[in-house]
Amino acid sequence: MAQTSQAESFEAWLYQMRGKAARAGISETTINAAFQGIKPIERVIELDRKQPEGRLTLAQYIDKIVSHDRIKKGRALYKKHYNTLQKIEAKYGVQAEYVVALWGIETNYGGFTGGTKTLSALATLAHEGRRRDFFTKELINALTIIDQGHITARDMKGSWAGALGQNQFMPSSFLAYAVDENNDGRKDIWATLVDVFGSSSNYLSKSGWHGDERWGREVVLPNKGISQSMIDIKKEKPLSYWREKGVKTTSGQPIPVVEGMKASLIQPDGTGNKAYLVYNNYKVLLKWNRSTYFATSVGLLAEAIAAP
Ligand SMILES: [Ca+2]
Repeated sequence: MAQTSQAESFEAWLYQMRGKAARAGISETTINAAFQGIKPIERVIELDRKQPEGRLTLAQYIDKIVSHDRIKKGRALYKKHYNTLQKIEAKYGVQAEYVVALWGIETNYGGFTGGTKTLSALATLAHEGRRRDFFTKELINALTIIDQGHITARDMKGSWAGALGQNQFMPSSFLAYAVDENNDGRKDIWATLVDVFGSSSNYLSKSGWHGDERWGREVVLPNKGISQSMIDIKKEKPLSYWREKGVKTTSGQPIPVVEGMKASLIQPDGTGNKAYLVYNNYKVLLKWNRSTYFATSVGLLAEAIAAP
């Protein structure tokens, strides 16, 4: 019985959504094509409700995400697409290795983009997930993408949580940052690699990336002189300040100073664990995904990919 009433309420809710979509300016053709196939997905609700598993330490996370295989594959793809990547780097001012690293971490370089039907996933989450308003907006955004002709409702697939294509943009990020790099009239982050590279580069560029800086570096802290309160991503100081405080590179040298560059000191797993000085670009990576584990891994993978 509960099953039936839940199904009915989804249908009733979907009917209201059709009205909302029409009021948001989505064409009737798109609405008819899109709503026909929308079904609630039980598995999406299960995943949305799942408790996070025992948290990995940063070291375990890096071992898993910045794996030998992922570095090797990334280096090969970086070489293979080198000319294209260089052109895109020059256009957007974002070093190509970061774009490749994001691609590698998000979907294993396009190898795993998720096969969930996006509209059904978003509708499920908008109907009974934990963040209904957010997913209702993303459902309208997804319909807008279809309405603009970038992909059909049937082909719009991605993660269970609604992230799209090879760089896993949420629909709102797609609308804000996706580009049609090959000028064929479609922003295709599913199957056109230059569009994937261009879109990620545009995201980072528009989010404040500094093309002449890296993400940060691992550092060694002095035994004394740095209070716990200074280890805080929100506290930015010039590199010269950290050097004077006795912060060293991992090979024991005083950190190099670039005039005008600021850095924050972080220690994601707390006292006694690895410490990093992170720059502006690290904060841009945190806009993409607010996990310090994620941002650190992107930085490390990017450097491994571009290493000579
Ligand atoms: Ca295109």
